[in-house]
Amino acid sequence: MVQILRRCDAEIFEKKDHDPFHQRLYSSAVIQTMVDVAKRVEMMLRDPEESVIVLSGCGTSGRIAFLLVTSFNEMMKAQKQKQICSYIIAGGDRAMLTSQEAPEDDPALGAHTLEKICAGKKHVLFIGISCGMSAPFVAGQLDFCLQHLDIFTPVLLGFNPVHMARSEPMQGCSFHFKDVAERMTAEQRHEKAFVLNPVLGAEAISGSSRMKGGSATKIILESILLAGHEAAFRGKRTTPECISGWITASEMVYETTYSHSDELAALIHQAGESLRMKAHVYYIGWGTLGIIGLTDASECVPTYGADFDDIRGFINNGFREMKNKEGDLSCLGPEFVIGHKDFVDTILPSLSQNDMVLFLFAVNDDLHEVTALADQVRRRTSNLHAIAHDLEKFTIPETVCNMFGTILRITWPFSSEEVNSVVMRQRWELSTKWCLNAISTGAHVLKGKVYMNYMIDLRVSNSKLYTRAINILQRFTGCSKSECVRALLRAIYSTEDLSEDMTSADVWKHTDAANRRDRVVPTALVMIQCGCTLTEARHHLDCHPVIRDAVNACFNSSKTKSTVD
Ligand code: F1P
Repeated sequence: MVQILRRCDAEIFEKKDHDPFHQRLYSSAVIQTMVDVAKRVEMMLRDPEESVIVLSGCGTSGRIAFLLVTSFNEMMKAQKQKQICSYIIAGGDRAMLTSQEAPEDDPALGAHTLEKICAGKKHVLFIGISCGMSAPFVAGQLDFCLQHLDIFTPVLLGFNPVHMARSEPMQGCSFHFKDVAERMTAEQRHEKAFVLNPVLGAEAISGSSRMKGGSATKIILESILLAGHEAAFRGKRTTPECISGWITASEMVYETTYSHSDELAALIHQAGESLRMKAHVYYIGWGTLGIIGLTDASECVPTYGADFDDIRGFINNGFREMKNKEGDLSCLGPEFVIGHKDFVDTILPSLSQNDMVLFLFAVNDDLHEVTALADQVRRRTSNLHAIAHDLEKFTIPETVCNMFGTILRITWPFSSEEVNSVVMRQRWELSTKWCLNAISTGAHVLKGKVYMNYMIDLRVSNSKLYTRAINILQRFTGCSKSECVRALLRAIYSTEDLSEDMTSADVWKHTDAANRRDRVVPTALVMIQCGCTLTEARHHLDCHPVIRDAVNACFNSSKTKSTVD
């Protein structure tokens, strides 16, 4: 799996430039657009009182927006400059830790949130991120910008060609995402808007844009923001060469990370074992590496239909460290309890040997704190591992390294002056993201939550995921769309007899109901494939707790049946 993921991620940096329809990250047109956008960043930074740069997205894209804005603003603060970056995540800050997919479907909400954040500003650089070029929330914002081009410069970041942007109707709208993307392209000719859409190749798990999509979002926007910053404050003109230099640095992070494939494979194996035994994986991270952990963990719920506590993240100092707009959200429920202290108080007392604990830290984090917490964990379990970053001239002491079973330790070839730089930290974040994406994906594959590269047990919580669920059913059963829709609705509403109200309800009613139900897609798949009732399908799934086995078994039995017939 590590080798497959390694090859898959390599496609982000693919240099082939011969396909005129599919621009890659290194394609000259993409680099030029990045230069153009970096110049807008520079302009905003030179006029900080009147300007704001807004990064916005849904799900993973919103989480990456938050991370980028937080670290860019921290850098500005440290240099005593005005913090002019802001983030929007559909569903608000709670969406950072839980999947709030419904607001993603609301274009008017997107536009309204953007309008509020930009009130009174004369110049707004708006970067709307939607990996699949599909999120209505972002489409609503881009449409709003296109209507106010005197103030707004909209940028669309996604990883599909414009003609493949989503063209399904959006709630309360006469246009769809593709219309907006086409209007953006038209305005790009007058440099009034920009579309940044290199293709990255398919995701390892179909549709899991949190992986390559999320990594490329981070790489592209970091390069743009840092280039703009260097131009504004260090007089370094932004050129295509300097942008490709930033990308090459990320490629080096990719190479270095995957050169530790043995340790990575060991961690995937360990995490898979824990999930298979119905135990847990806990990421204990420091600073922004903690945020990477929280993000990776929270994404397993919608992607694999996981429980929130299958893989869980914790960060030192909890919400104080997150520095999110809405502050401490811990009163919202157990998913929002994220501090190390909370881990010690609520998880540690019942931690078992089957639970895996994975520390995420770097040499400039508080190593006394790391050691003290590792000591406490070791008193309960030896299933303690780490991903740790240090530098050739500033290494983590062996005594610390020896506390962990498997330690994926990356010693980076940078000078020790870089140790506190934002750039160094961003590279460690990217490296940690690649590792954790591999671990959580691999562990769920081992748990049997993936069937032939499809997230067969996804949560059907918004219109995009509803369409994806129907596509998955059609692909595997070969049945008509209407048959698949009926089976899906029977699973969603938990009934054999669909009423007129149910079949005629709009997709948002379906997703609202589906969000509260488990194993919706597997249930529908078994019903179609085995031609059985809802109760029989559920019984079949109960007999095969591993979803992939359940699906395999029903395909095998229907094969045997058709041979006999
Ligand atoms: C946004 C997103 C994904 C999430 C899920 C639902 O996608 O929230 O991050 O994993 O697929 O959609 P996009 O707008 O960036 O394509």
